[in-house]
Amino acid sequence: MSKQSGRGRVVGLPQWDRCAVMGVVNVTPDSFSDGGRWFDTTAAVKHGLHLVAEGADLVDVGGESTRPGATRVDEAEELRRVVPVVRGLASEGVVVSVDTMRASVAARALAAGAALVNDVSGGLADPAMIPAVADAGAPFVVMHWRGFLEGGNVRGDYADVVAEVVDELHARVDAVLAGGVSPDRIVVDPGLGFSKEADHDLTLLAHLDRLHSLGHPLLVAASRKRFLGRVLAGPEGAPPPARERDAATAAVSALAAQAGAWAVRVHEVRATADAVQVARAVEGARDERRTPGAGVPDPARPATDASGAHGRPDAPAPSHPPRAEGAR
Ligand code: PMM
Repeated sequence: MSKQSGRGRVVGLPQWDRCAVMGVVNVTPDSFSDGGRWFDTTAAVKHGLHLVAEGADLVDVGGESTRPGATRVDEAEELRRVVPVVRGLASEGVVVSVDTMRASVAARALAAGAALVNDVSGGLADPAMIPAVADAGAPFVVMHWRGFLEGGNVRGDYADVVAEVVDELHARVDAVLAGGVSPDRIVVDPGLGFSKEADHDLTLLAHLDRLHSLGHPLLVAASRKRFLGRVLAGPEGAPPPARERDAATAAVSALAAQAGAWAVRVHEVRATADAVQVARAVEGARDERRTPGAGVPDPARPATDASGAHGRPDAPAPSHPPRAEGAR
């Protein structure tokens, strides 16, 4: 992983030798899957540290719910929620990303020690965002976004969801590059569930290779989303509540890791940490067949496959803690 050279100084996109696990801390009263649980600073920092202990490589801190129909929080409130949590986690050595659509929040979070900016609007919601990220030299997650969802899950019409998401992300990446963000600091994200129905999300997951064609590391954020509820319920059934979708989330994490994602963003870390570890081991076994004698993959060793954002040979060992024998 790349390191921050001092508080608030960002140096490059963090990299691991396998798909990274991004744990989520929503400092909100109303996020759809965990709203209200970590609303106070101390509880939020504690939860972030717990996610790291469970195997998160980085922690995404957000202060505004993006669920359909959510009303926006004002800037002062978002700052109040996010900045102390970012500072608390960064001061403990955690790699923190800030989930915000506001340039001011991004800038204050970066100054408080955040290592990257995750903007679900891909720089569209706040015209000051791209210049702020470029000025800070920060890595930037550019998500596919078609606008605020005040009236529900709007603007979800697609003739070819994969082609349209790729084209629209391509345009956002061009805008971000034109705004001065360095190409090696851009991460792309298909924005599962944002102006998309369950079938759209599944089709995008089936074609992650097409998103790789954008030439940037890929973040997949499927955790607890509606499409998983739909899959688990079947055509007629009632979807299980968000917190009962973690096993399904881990399944998507394994698939995304196998497809070469840079990171997966999840609320419950442990199962996903295991899932990406298994995907990495299977990938290593594939390498072993290609290169006999290379041995069973040691997950602590850098990967041999340097294609895409997966398995970078120059990356350090993963940060997952060893699990106690017989822990479950
Ligand atoms: N989804 C949510 C929040 N932040 N960030 C990125 N990059 N991609 C996403 O799909 C995404 C995100 C909504 O989920 P939550 O509010 O339950 O965390």
